[in-house]
Amino acid sequence: MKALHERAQTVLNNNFKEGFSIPCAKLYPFQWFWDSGLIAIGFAHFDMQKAEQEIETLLDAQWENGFIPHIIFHTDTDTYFPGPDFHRSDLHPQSSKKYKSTGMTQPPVTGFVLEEMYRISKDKVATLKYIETVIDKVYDNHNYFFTKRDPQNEGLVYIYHNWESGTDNSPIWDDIWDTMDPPEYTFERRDTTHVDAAERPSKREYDHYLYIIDIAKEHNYSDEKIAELSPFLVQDPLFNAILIKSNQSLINLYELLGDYSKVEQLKQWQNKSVKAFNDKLFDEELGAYIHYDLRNEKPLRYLSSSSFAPLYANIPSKERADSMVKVMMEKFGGDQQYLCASFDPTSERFNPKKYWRGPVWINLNWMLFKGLKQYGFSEIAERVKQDTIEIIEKNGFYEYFDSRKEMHKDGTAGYGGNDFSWSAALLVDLLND
Ligand code: 2M8
Repeated sequence: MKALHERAQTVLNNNFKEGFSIPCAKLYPFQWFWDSGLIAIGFAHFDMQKAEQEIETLLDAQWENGFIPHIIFHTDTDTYFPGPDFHRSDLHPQSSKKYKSTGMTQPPVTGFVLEEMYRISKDKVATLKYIETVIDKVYDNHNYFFTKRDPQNEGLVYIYHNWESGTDNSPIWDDIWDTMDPPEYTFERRDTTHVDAAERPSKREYDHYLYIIDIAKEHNYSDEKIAELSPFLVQDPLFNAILIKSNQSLINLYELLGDYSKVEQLKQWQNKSVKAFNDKLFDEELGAYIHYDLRNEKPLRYLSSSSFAPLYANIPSKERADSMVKVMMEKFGGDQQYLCASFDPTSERFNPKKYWRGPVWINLNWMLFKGLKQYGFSEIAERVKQDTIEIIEKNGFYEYFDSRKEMHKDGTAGYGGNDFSWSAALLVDLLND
């Protein structure tokens, strides 16, 4: 059998289309924001040109206000729902005239991806030159977030849709669905023709997803109106941690470039955000970070892999990090579990087979590995790494994996799409670590 890293490279090369990658064939036929960034990290190890192109294509779809959409519809295909005709990005006056896209975004990984590309690069001078050509666009994206997505000027940005979180049907959103009563939509699901319906969100959940978009569309995707009216308005610890991590990367890269014109502003955002994050999103009783429902002004007190992601962005103090790791190992790290389930395995809402309701995801594992290592938890970091390699070796490059070890006996514990790009890309990075 071919070595794992060679197989990973094949997955990535096959999913690379004209200047961008699809997350996987059939299920996800377009370019997705955070997928693209994470994919570029994988390519950086063996094909820097593709890594650079991936980011350029993503940034080419940026709107005039700095916003970067979550899906860029490069091709006309009706194998995905909802497509461009439902999303109607053209309603926003500053949207891209070149590409059709969604009117929502995703975790802003681009800043830290550029820094990772620089770390990986064997030709630092050339990579830094490349970074110089794109970094201002990433800055504009951060400017968009800090000025348009923080209505109470707290230093924390909101997301207005579960699809913005990336953790699409996390049980945490159930609390928000309880506050809504959307109409029953008539539409044809496409995802369930490619993947077992038991592993995907329900029809009723999709009604909620579509309804939030309809409200945003009624107001031409105005940020102000969304902040005022969207039934989903959440401060998400994963999303904000990623923004903070990327923001620090921008500071580091501008300093490397010797361009200090934006550093002061970036540092101001950074200090304010880290403080607000620690003041507002840490739950002393749970011992980790949680989500906050800004629409209904209440904390959403659940543990998920997002609760530990702030380690990656260097947000917690050493003392808090100790408490987080203790909680993680007690609740998520039992002998019978692979690290790290996406939702609390001790909760009654946990489902180890269903999308973001419990399975292990490689992107979150990658962030946890880096974060744990940074704080000196070398053994646990190593376990996350070995668990990640093992589940891919046993099952293939799936989109997500059962967290229960007993399910991995016959290589059928990988779920969702197969030959999934970020699983391959981040494995390449882990194998090189
Ligand atoms: C999943 O989300 C899309 C919608 O954006 C879907 O379910 O159709 C999520 O896992 C998301 O985080 C990911 O970026 C996307 C593509 O891999 O798939």
